[in-house]
Amino acid sequence: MAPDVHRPVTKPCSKTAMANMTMPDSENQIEAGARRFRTLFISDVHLGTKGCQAPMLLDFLARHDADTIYLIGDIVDGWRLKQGWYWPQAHNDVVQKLLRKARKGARVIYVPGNHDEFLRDYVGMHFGGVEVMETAIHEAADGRKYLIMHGDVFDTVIRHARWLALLGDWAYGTALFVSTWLNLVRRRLGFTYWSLSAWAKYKVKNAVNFIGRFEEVLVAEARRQGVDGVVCGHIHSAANRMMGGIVYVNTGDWVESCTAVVEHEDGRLEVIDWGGRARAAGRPHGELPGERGWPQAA
Ligand SMILES: [Mn+2]
Repeated sequence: MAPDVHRPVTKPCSKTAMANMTMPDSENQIEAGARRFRTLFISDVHLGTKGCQAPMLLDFLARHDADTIYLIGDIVDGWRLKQGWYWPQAHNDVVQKLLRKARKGARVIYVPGNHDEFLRDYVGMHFGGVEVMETAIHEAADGRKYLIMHGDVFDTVIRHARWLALLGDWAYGTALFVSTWLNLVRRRLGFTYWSLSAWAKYKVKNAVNFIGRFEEVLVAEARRQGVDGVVCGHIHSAANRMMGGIVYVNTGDWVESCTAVVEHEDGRLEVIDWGGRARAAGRPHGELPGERGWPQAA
């Protein structure tokens, strides 16, 4: 068996105390039959929006367990919540389920995205056993190293890709540096985030290219950091493929596609199309029959 290098040496002491609490609920039975993976990667849940397919994600989380869980940004939609509170029970249940997995020993790492960038103020901190990190490096069981990041920091670079390509590496690095700090300042001043996807939709011709550009930029960043691959989110388009010798993995989303990525015990990464499976199984809304407290299909 491969060495479990990604396991934390120390755990927050609060976790030990919480682990002793008994959790008498029906979820235990469901999770007893859950498939166990080395790692689970999830992004773009957008809790707090009407588009979030929380019941589908609850179904997925009940059936999938892992030693390490990466939440790769846009888990909670802070921008949407600012405009008006939308927080149904199922959204609460998703948070509870993730915290519960942390209590039961899973290492949960939260890498914020643009919609939950308020969490970037808490990088390096722990909440209920959840670690907040700006980016992370994940070492898979096969020794491959993956850069874990949401991907939104490259929005400005992608927007100006044509000019930056002409100006070279120096301009690229500068654009990245400036956009990171600009967004930090904008956030401090309470301005909204400049949205790549909104911009891409506005400029329809560019929308076709923007996924391709995003993938290229993320792969370039992984290469620059000397790792074997990247696991990201942001563009709501799941992927797992080799691009120029770098593994490009995107977790997709829980708004439209309902996809996640798992790492098997041998280090193999796989996209799980839970939305597609649920539809095929005749459970288009992901409900488990007989579970209380879950919203009915609307
Ligand atoms: Mn995003």
